[in-house]
Amino acid sequence: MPRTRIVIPDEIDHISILDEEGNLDSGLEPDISDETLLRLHHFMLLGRRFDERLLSLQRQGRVGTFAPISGQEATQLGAAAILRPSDWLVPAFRETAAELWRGRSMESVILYFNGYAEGVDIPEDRNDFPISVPVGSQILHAVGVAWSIRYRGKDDVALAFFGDGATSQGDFHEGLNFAGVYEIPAIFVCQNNQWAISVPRKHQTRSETLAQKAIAYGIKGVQVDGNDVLAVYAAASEAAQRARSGGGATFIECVTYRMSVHTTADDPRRYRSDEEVELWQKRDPLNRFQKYLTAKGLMSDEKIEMAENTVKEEIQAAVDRAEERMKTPGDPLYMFEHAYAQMPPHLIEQREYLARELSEQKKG
Ligand SMILES: Cc1ncc(C[n+]2csc(CCOP(=O)(O)OP(=O)(O)O)c2C)c(N)n1
Ligand SMILES: [Mg+2]
Repeated sequence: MPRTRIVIPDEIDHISILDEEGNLDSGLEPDISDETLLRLHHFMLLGRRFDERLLSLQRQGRVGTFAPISGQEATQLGAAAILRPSDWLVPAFRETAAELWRGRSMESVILYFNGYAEGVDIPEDRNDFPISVPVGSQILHAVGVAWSIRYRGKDDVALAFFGDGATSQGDFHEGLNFAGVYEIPAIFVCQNNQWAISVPRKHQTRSETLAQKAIAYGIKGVQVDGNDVLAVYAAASEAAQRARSGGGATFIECVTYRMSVHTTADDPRRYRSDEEVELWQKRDPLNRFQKYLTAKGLMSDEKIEMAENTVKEEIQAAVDRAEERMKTPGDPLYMFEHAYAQMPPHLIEQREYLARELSEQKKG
């Protein structure tokens, strides 16, 4: 028998709509209302400034360790913006901007990073998961949620965020495989920020793109300029449409950059060059979007200044509220709440044990 060839897809789309100068490819411009564009801008700016404020608070010992998001605002908001309230967001640990978009308060973020269990409270009507630090775990969580959506015959989607490093975890491969086989309404958004702590992207895989990994699992894969909020929005909208109409899952690789430290416990100068950081600063997603909005007549220098003042005030008010709350300690027993609809026996036992310990401590 002669050798034959099996034809498999060997191309991956790359989407870029706004270039580094904010110039638009008008043929690809997604249909987004002015109101949503301005809301996107508000949250990109808020995400950036809140991040900077948290870093400053951490350096003063007023916030514990956290993972900054600067540089990744377009990826997070372009994707989160396509979600409906009934959809599910499954964040990793670097998605503060997306969480704020969904309605999480800055106060809750500050409380969480100060060890207050109430900082992970999610109201009943918001379908979001709390932060999950184990790398790649979010993929499996979203797959489970998406499977349940399909099982119940709903047209919601589950969207997971994770990093380039997570694509080396078994969880990623198991999750995408399941998503392919069962055609579930999941959207996998990989924030390829070029680094997994000190491990560069080239040490994660020999593949030219991360997006192409979707091909092996029989799902749609696409690579986008992750610093271009319009491109991310367009790719995520397409993915949501596919998922809602029964077309299955999508893997979106967003090419972006972590402009800040990995976490506040990290010093990136030890493993990456200033030149690299400067190169990516030129691709800043916020500047680029502001140029686009200005060209569109929706922003101006004065409006940007007003927006800066508004977010500054919002952030200050949230810091004040959180610090007022933290004048009294959190209740350790609170950590048992909200994890399960019905608390399992082993947790009931642990809760009782801790309650006894605490009351004995009080007695002195
Ligand atoms: C399973 C697991 N292994 C190791 C860690 C420690 N750790 C935290 S973040 C991180 C790197 C993650 O890189 P990436 O997936 O690219 O996400 P990024 O931090 O760049 O957003 C590692 C190894 C962890 N949290 N979970
Ligand atoms: Mg990374």
